[in-house]
Amino acid sequence: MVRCFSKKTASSQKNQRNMSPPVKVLGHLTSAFAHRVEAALRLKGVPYELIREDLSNKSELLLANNPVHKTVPVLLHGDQAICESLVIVEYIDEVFDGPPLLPADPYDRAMVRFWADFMDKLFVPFWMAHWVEGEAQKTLVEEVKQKLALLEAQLKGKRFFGGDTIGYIDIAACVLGPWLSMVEEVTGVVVLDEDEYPALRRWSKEYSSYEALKQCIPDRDQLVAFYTERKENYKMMAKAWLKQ
Ligand SMILES: N[C@@H](CCC(=O)N[C@@H](CS)C(=O)NCC(=O)O)C(=O)O
Repeated sequence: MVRCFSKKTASSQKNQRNMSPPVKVLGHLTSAFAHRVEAALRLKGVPYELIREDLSNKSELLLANNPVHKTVPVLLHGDQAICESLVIVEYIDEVFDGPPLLPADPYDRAMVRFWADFMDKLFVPFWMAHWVEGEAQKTLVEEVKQKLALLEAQLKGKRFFGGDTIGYIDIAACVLGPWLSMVEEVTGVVVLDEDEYPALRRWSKEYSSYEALKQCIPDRDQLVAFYTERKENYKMMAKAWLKQ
């Protein structure tokens, strides 16, 4: 269950957690949200155990530790549970040593949070734009493309959103990485067109082959097989999502 911290200084909390209780991640083979958490832990060099959930038959561990949303990822740090991928990434950044994922300057932090939130809100519409069909798809693709153009502008002249290395916005944007060419192959739909978004396309390749993340990049063939098998279900889910 989730516990509140007692009053301690930030640095004593940090030191205490570095002699840290075990770290576990409740995730799923296909979850880009769960990948965010693994990516943050890998970049920080924090060892962790990955527990893969069956989302059609959720475990007691998941339900007890994320009773509000019942979704993955959940980070278990000793007996403390943290939910929601971007909240977890910030927690990891604050608690563990290693390269910072967010900048130190308050204004820069605010900007990075703004764009990570922008990406978070684009995540589902971007994904669904590949699965919906007909007129609805045209409208959704148009909306998503306008937002992608804003992201493309953010990346101009930079290797990653975070500069030379992967940071918080890059992690937030991971669905545009390893999941991109897979969803294009399975659905036959291309939203992030190479000619329109050259910087994002280049970013996608670089993110997907980033050395420090190799161990947590999902296997493309496994993803293709998973989504191909459930293609009709995903189309139905996209239709239902549009009606919400
Ligand atoms: N906003 C959440 C989204 C998490 C999410 O949607 N997870 C999916 C897997 S990709 C899930 O657990 N779905 C199961 C369900 O909704 O029942 C986050 O950032 O962690």
